[in-house]
Amino acid sequence: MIYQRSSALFAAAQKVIPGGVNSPVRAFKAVGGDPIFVKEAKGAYLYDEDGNRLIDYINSWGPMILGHAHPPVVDAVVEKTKKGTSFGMPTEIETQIAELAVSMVPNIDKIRFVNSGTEACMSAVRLARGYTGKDKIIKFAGCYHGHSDSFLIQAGSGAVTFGSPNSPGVTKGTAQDTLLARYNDLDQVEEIIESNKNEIACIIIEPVAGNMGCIPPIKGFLQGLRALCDTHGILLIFDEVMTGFRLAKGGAQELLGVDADIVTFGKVIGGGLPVGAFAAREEIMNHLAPLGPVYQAGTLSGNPLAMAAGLAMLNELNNTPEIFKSLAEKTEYLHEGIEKALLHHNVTHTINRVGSMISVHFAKDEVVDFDTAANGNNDTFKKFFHGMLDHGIYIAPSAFETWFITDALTYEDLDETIAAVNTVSSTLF
Ligand code: KE4
Repeated sequence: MIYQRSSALFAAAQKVIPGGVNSPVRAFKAVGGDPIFVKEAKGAYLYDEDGNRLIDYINSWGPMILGHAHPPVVDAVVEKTKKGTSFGMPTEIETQIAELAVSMVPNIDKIRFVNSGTEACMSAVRLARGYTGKDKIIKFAGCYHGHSDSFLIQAGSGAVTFGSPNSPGVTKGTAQDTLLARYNDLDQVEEIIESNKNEIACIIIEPVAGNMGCIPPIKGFLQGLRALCDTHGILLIFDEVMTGFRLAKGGAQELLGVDADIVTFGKVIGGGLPVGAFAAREEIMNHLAPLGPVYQAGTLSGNPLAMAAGLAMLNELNNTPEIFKSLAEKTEYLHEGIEKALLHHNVTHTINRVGSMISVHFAKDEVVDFDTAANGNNDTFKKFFHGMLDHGIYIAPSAFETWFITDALTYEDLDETIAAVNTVSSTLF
């Protein structure tokens, strides 16, 4: 594949945009080489600036669950644009998408729209702190909830669970209120709660982790968190920015049968436009300004174009729930095909999959948390990534990401992908 124009565009971008990108993961730092610049996209395909067609397994990191430039979404945005793009005033469409989201997702009575998943998670934590009157939060190593200060925390030295900043600019004062646990380690969460009695406002978790590859919760883990939260007066926040409206109409709460107190959304809910949201039962949400004391705001929150895209997307998912079955079946087919190809070439690997989220790890042990995800052989991953790209398949440019399946993929696309895995696997060692 030729990428001359992408490389030239990347050189120009780097002169005026830090790292040439507006979000770091796009820069291909984890896999090397210059990032691909997209010219346009349609359905399951990206068309890059060098005229290459790529089958897309990232789909804008999740939103394009029905495929790129999906006509009902495009039509809704075009029509809405003609009537003005932003008012900073309430509009009926915000109520329409709010009513629809509340009808689709369990355990929520009210929803507040914002402009990104980061904003949704940041606001959800502030709401939890305001509602409970407590300051500390528990998050899990390897889970990503956006770039708000409270979340940019790594494990402290050794086994110490007190957080320390993993980005300059995050203060020690902020870090001390973020406690870290290992994903799928319920005992450790219990220990942390015991040693921070009555100080923890919330536990925030990706109910199916997607930011260390795809990592499912082990049996009983989420149920255990639910029980601990009930016992200790802690709010359970499900960060469903990835899983919301992807794993089921009602997201991970519906698929896994565990109730959260606050749920955050992003990606799919905006149909590809900038939308985040957080939602909960009324008695929690009514703590938000202007009703309650917890302040949260945004000039473009509930933007009519973004609402139009999101409403068109959610309407289609709500009206055709068989899409979720189709997505899961396509992902299972892909899983089986990749597995067969990698085994055929004796490539050490493990594959994690939940619904239409899947990740390939070049590790011999099961990947159940950040440490086991980090055991993957990144050199092999880099070769795999570039090999697949050379065969016109665009997967996540990092081993710590998930592939997102779109229903626009045909079984011919999946077969083409599996064939590419088979060819590339023979070159990995
Ligand atoms: P945004 O602020 O990027 O819209 O959402 C933050 C976020 C929150 N919660 C979860 C579970 C997420 O996965 C994300 C964002 N996901 C990354 C992909 N791993 C976005 C890609 C990027 O950073 O460019």
